[in-house]
Amino acid sequence: MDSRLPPGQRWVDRPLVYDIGPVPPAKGYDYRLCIWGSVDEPRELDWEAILDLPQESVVADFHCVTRWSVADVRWEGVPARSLLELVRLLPGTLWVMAHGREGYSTDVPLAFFSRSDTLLAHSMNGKPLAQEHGAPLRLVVPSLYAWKSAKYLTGLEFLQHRRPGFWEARGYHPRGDPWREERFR
Ligand SMILES: Nc1nc2c(c(=O)[nH]1)N[C@H]1C(S)=C(S)[C@@H](COP(=O)(O)O)O[C@H]1N2
Ligand SMILES: [Mo]
Repeated sequence: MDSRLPPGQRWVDRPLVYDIGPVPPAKGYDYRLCIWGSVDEPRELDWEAILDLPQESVVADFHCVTRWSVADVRWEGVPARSLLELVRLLPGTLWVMAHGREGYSTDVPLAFFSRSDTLLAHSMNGKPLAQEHGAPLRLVVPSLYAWKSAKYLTGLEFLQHRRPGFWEARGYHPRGDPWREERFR
């Protein structure tokens, strides 16, 4: 188990909830995931379109930059790679900015976004995502610190040139690989 713990982390039982602002309300809007930027054609996926995409589950450890880690979180949803089969990226696309409904953003290197364990998740540990864990859909990038796993996901903006997201603009590392302890710039 300890070989699974990145440097400077300790195990806790469940993820602590972190939000930059109030948790957005669960109801009262039509869900849409917007995809734009360095793609051949911008798209909007409604909830049905999301559920029509291939679904997978991923069991992965979740590492927060504030030094807690949770082992074996089970996520279910759409693999990021299935989404990448749907949209055609323009040559030179290297980053994706994930947008949260309350104004959060985080930039993720395409090389990590396209890993087989990256998911657009709607379930956590066998239940629909709790609102404060990012319902109805969140990005989960287990290979990076948890701040890259944007909750309340409403947009994926593909980029050729990197732009810093919310925490990255406040000194967090552009990549955030927990195994290299890429906490801050
Ligand atoms: N939309 C949004 N996503 C977010 C955040 C946020 O404030 N807003 N916080 C990030 C941070 S810092 C962490 S550690 C994880 C925590 O996930 P949890 O709240 O589901 O435990 O969510 C990340 N995703
Ligand atoms: Mo975090």
